[in-house]
Amino acid sequence: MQSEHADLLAGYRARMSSAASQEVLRSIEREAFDKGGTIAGMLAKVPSLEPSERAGAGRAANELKRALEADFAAARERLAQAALERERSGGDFDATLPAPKARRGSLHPLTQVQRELEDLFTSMGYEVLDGPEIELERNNFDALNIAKDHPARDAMDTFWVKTPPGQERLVLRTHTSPVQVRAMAHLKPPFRAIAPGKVFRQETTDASHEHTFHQMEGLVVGEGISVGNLIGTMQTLLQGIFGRAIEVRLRPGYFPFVEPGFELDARCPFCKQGCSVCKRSTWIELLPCGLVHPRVLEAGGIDIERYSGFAFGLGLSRLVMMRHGIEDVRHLLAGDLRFLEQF
Ligand code: FA5
Repeated sequence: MQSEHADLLAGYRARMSSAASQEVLRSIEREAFDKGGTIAGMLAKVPSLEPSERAGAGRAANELKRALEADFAAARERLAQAALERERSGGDFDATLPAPKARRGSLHPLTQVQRELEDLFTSMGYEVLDGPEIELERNNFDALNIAKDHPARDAMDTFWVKTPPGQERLVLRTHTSPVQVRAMAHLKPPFRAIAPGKVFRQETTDASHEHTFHQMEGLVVGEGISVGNLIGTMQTLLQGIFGRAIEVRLRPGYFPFVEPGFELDARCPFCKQGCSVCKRSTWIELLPCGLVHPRVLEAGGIDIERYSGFAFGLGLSRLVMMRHGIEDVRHLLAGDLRFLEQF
């Protein structure tokens, strides 16, 4: 038994002295001390020995354990000292080698397109506004003429934030339109503003629907604002984004906070006959818009005898898809570097 322990100790000592790093040393140490390792194996055998041999075997195993612990501690210290020495004497550092290149990140494609649009709109005299992602139910729905029992609430089923009874209810905003309400409360007409941001819906996701996506709201209020101003602005917007004419169609659309309302669809860039992105229609819903409903203007304290306005709610995520040929909106916020590194 004793010579067996002496051999084991000698074997471990030889491996410790040739270990070139703390990592290697730690892996040898684990072999000795971990569950199922050398020492544990020896101690496990003790109960099955003859009663007269048990005490001696237990003692011997514990002695070996203590000897190994001391040797490993000394080996760790030796390696640490050697590393310190190397560092002091310049070690592996070669000042003549070029520095390793820092990895450069890039802006998210959503941020890139958002910034381009902000530049375009600020050049046309628009302000860029921000609004909270957790919004009062009142701003997200009621002030936009979407009453509690209005069917439009179903189309924007959302995530509710738990609030104590009696307090105003909060939602994760389902669209950027509540920023219209906030803008009217703070800005004096005439004004022009855009509000890009993240919105949330309780959606069954597919290639063109995400539960978290980006929109960009636009709101213009002034004297004599008409559908002609709205369409002209939408044309400038699309020309600015695509830098070329793209086929669009304007059709009537219903939103309780605009009257009249329109849906501006863009021709699907992914197919000719219909695909999963355009739901086999060859058109992608991109840019709903309309003249601001007088009730919304009034709720915002705006004199409807004097002022009118238009608003739009650009589907920013879908626009980014079209711009870069991304065939599934779910790539955008998945955080996969293999996707993001392409931009
Ligand atoms: C709205 O959200 C209205 N607030 C837009 C609006 C603003 C109308 C101002 C009139 C005046 P809608 O639910 O259609 O409308 O969404 C607007 C755009 O967001 C859609 O055209 C589409 O491009 C995009 N969108 C809607 N749902 C999703 C989704 N689940 N995933 C990705 N994009 C979506």
